[in-house]
Amino acid sequence: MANAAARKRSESGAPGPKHNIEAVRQEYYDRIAKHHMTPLWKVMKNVVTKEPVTRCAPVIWHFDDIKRLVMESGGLISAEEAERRVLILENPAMPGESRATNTLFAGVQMILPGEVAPAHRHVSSAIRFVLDGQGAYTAVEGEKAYMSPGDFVITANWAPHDHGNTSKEPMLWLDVLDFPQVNFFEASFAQEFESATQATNREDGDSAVFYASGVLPDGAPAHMNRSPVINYTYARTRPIIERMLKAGEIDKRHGARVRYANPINGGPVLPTMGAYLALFPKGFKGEKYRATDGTVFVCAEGQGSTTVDGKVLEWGPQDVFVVPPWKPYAHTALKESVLFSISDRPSQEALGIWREDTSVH
Ligand code: 1HN
Repeated sequence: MANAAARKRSESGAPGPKHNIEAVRQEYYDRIAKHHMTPLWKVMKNVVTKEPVTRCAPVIWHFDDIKRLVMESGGLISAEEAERRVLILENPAMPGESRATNTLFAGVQMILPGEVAPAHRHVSSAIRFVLDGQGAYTAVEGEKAYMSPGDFVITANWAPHDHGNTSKEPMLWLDVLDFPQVNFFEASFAQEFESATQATNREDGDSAVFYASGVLPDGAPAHMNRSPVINYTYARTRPIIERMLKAGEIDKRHGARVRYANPINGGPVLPTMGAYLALFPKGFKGEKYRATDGTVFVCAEGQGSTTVDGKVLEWGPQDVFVVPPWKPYAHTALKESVLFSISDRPSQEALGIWREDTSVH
């Protein structure tokens, strides 16, 4: 369009001879740049792409590497000194950006017996998915949750949280935070507390019993943009997907899958991140699928592979992998398998921009 118009203008003699137009334009671009202006017509197709463009690469981290390297960090720095002893799972296509996808941070945290990770709070929300170890706790908003493998714990925006390990073994969990989203809006705040551990005023499990049992405390708020439940235990969620499988409720792409829900309104657990747990029968061969959310998957049990944009990611227990936005992917399961996943879908849905494609070939 710009070219046709330029031809017309130069044919009519304005603004100058044809051979001169590029030089005239460049002089104009240089001049408007001094006024902090720049022509849209040079960048329009880059800023409004026909289809999603992602810098994020499909990638997998195997748990044997994660565990060995994270354990090694235990000899280098204490949880207290580090504040959080976390190894970032950094997308190799975005080095130095501390993120697994464009919108999600992922890292593996270790807390050794006797250690405390001191209390703080921040605007960024966090989820934790326990990978290894038993009996360390996270204290969130006055409730101390002792955790086991497969447990899914949320720390909402501005919720005070500290971690401790009163067990005899190291505990490792996956942390996923939305801070790339918060920082996109340049809206981050954080605060440390005087005391390393917070006072508790509820029993372990209170939030799940009060809010996730088909009843709600009388007078519970009718609106809440994050779940009041702190720990969605594997012990409670695993039997549900087992039952779905037995009932034949198996999606052709996602297997027998539940979405972790906010019991107040059925919405996502956090406004910025949504989570799922999916069971695949042995021999499952999923159909291809794509959606605009970028996803971090963790294998909770089993063995299989996910083909993402032609790349085969072979996973086993506690392996973590990334599926970028809009790249076609399909799961296969060699054994009965469970995948936990977390994505930025709730943010996109809230903004009305989330799309999926169930007929991709
Ligand atoms: C954080 O506060 C935790 O509280 C874990 O356990 C990981 C990654 C980046 C920024 C803050 C935690 C984090 C984090």
